[in-house]
Amino acid sequence: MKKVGIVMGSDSDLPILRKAMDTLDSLQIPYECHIYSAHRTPEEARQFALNARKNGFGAIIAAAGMAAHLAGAIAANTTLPVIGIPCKGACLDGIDALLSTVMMPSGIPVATVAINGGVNAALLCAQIIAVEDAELAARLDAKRAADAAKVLEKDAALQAELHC
Ligand code: RP5
Repeated sequence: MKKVGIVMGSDSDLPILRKAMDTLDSLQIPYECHIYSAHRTPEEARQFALNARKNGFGAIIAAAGMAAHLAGAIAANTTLPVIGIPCKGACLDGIDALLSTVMMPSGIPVATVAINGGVNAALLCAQIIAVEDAELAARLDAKRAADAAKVLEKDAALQAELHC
């Protein structure tokens, strides 16, 4: 199976990426995780992206906050699908990172998830890899069904509380 690449601009982003890693673990998807910054270590970020396809990656998650150029910088150097996670920083509630990540110019796409959206970033990568992997697609279907069952259990508990 193809690996997922996870890149974050700083170790301060790690709590958001832990959710992505937990989700990938739960779906038995292999991944590598690195701290490479578009601004502080641009050459390492570039080399990771340039070599990602030949190194066995199928999709890349890139997470950064503030003036969040990491996902765009990664996408500029690979044609693998890049999922951007805008991370909430100290000042602007993540709107700065959201706009920096989502507003890519035509030709260099970044699929941007919600601010701090680690789980959905991992699920999108899983869905991309599952296009060619029927067993993973079945695990995704099972997860959807289990998640829906949890919501229905909560609804049943609420109805019992309101109508007892
Ligand atoms: C971004 O700047 C990082 O992705 C992080 O979200 C933000 C702050 O980084 P630190 O100052 O916490 O290292 O590049």
